[in-house]
Amino acid sequence: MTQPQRHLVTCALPYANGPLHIGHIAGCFLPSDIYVRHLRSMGKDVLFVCGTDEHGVPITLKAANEGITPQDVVDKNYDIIKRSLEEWGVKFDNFSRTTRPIHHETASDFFRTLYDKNVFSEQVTEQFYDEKADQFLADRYITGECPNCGFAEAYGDQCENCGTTLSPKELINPKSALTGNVPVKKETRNWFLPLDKLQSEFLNDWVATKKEVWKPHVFGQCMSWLNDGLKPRAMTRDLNWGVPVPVEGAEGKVMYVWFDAPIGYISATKEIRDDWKDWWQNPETEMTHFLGKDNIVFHTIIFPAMLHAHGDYNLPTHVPANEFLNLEGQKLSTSRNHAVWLHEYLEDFPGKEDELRYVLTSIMPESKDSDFSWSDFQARVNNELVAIVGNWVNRVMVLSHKFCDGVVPANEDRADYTVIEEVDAVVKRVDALVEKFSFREALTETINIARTGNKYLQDTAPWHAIKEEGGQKRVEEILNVSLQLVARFAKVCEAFLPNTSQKISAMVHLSGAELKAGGPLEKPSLLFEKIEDEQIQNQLDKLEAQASANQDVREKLEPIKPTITFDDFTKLDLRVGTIVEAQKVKKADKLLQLLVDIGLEKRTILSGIAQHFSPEDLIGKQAVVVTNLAPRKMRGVESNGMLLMAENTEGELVFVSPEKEFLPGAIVR
Ligand code: B3M
Ligand code: ZN
Repeated sequence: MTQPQRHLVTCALPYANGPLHIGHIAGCFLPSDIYVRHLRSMGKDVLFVCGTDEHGVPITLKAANEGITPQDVVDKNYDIIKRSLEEWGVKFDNFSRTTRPIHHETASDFFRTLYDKNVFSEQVTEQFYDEKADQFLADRYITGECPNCGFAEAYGDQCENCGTTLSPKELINPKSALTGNVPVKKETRNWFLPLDKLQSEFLNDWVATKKEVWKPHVFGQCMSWLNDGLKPRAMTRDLNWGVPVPVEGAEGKVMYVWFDAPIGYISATKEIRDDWKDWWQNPETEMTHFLGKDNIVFHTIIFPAMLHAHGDYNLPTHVPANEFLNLEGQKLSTSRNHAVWLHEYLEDFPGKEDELRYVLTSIMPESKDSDFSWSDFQARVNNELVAIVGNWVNRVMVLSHKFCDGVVPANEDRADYTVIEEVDAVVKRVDALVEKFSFREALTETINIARTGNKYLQDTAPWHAIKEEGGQKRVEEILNVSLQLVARFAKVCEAFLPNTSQKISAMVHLSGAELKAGGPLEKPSLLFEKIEDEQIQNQLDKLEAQASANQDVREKLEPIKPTITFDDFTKLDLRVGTIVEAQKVKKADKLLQLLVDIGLEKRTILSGIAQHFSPEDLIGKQAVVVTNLAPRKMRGVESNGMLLMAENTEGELVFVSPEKEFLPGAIVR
C-alpha cells in the first residue's frame, strides 16, 4: 500500500481537568508521536495537532469541587499539560485550547452550517434536573449504576468501567453529582443530531469500507453500535460553560462538549495555517485520529456523521484507538490518585524520557488492555536498553577508538555486507509495521538490530582478529560494518527513542544514510544507565502513599463510643434551626454569637466556629440544634443550645443541615 503525501494527524484532546498520566500517554500521545516522527522521516508533509478540551462537565465539576472557576481550572492544567508534553518531547505543530476565540468561532460556524442545512431536529424532552442546584444534569453531572456492567459510579454519558456510552435515562438509581439529590424531570428544548437517519443514509456504508482498515477492536465496537441501531443524540446542553449555541431560542445553552471538542482539531489547524482547508477538505490529505478506546464511538460515528452532514470535509482514514493501560494490576484512576503522572516522572527521572517511551511502547495496549509495573519498567530498561542497545553501541565505539584511531575505518570490498542487507530488510519491516500501527512489534524489530549487531561483534571477535595475520584490515572491515549498523539503528529508532537517536547520530557524525570512511567519531558516552532498586522502591512507596491516603483518613477516625439505649437517645431534643443573626464575640477569637430561630423561639447560641466561618456567611443557614442542653455561660453570654457539626480528620467543619430548606423547629429523630 503506498502512503499518500499529506497527512493530518490528531491526538485526542485531553480534558484540562488534571495533569496527564501514563494511561493518556500510552493511549494516544506516544503512538501518535511515533507515527508522526515516522511519516516525517519518510519525507511526508505532516500536520500534527492537539490541545486541551476545556469545556464539558469534567471541568465544571472539578471547579465546583475546588471552589474555583472553570477558567482557573483550565488555565492551570493547560500549562501543566503543555509543559510536560514539551519536556517529554512530543512534537505538535499546534497544541491549542478549546476556550480560544478561534475555536468558539469555528465550532459556531460548524453548528450554524448544520442548522441552516436543517440537519438538526429540534425537540422538547424531559431531562433530569437538580432542584437544589437549580440546574439540568447532563453527562457527568449525573451518576448511577451502569445498566451494562453494574458499576456503581457510571456517568450520565459513559461508564468508565466497561466503556459503554450511556444517556442519563439509562442509569439505575440516578443521583446528582452536585448535591447527591435524586433528580426530577423537567422539560427543555435541545437540538439533536439524527444519528438514526445518518446511519442509514451514510454510516452503514461508510463504516463497511473500514473492515480491513481499522483494528478489529475498533471496527468491532463501531459495528456493535450500528447493530444496536443509533438514536438521535442531543448536541446542546443547558449549562453555562461551553460554546454558546448560535441560534435563536437557544440563549443560555451551550454545545455538547463532544460536539465542539473534535472541531478543536479543525480550529487548531486554522490557528496556525492559512491553508487549513488543504488539510481538511482536500481529498488528497489523509486523516488519522489517535485516541483511547473510550473515545471510539465519537471518532468513528459521531464526528464522521457531523463531517458528512456538513459536506465540505474529509473523513478519517485511520482511527487507531488503543485499549486501556493498567498500573500494578489495577485500573488507573485520577480520583483515587492511582497513577504515574507525566510531570512527576520527568522530575523523578530527569533525562530518562526515552526510557519511558521505550517501556510504554513495549507494553502499549494496542489490541488489549495491558499493565505497567515498576519492576517491569526496571527490568526492561536494565535488560534491554542498557544490556543490549547501550552495551552494543558502547563496544563498537570503544573498539573503533582503540583499533581505528577514532575515525570510521574503510571497508572497500564491502566485506560482510550481507549483515547490513539483513538489517536493511529489518528496517523495511519496521516501516511497514509502523504504518500498520503495530508499534510494539516494530520496536521489537528495532531492538533486534542491536541484537544482530551484538552477535556480529561476538562472532567476528575483533579483539582476536587483530592478532591474526592481516588483522588490522579485517578489524577495520568489522568495525566499519558495525558502525554502519549503529548508524542504521540511530535512524530507525528515531521515532521510538528520539533522544537516543540524536545522541548516537552526534557520536558518529551521521548525516547521510551511510558513514563515510575517514569520518570522525566522538568519544563514546553511555546511552543508558541502570535503574537502581532504590528508585523503583521510591516509586512503589509513592504509589502506596497515594493509595493509602484514603485509607489513612479512615484510620484517623475516632473509635465508636459505647452503646446507649434508645431511651438515652430520645432524651435529646433535636430540631431544625435557622441562623438569623451572627456576630463575633469580643476577646474570644474562636467564638461566634448566633441567634437561631428554632420555630418556637429564637435562641442565643455560642459556637466555637469563628475560625471556620465568617458571620455574614451564616445568615440564613440551617442546621440541626440540640435544644435541651443545659445553658452555659461563656464570656458573660449565656449559650442555650448547640449546633451540630461534622468534623473531618483535617479539622474541617460542616453543618449538619437538612437536605433542603425546612421548617425551623421541625423535630429531628
Ligand atoms: N476530552 C475525552 C477524554 O479525554 C475527550 C477527548 C476529546 S477528543 C476530541 O477522554
Ligand atoms: Zn459499565
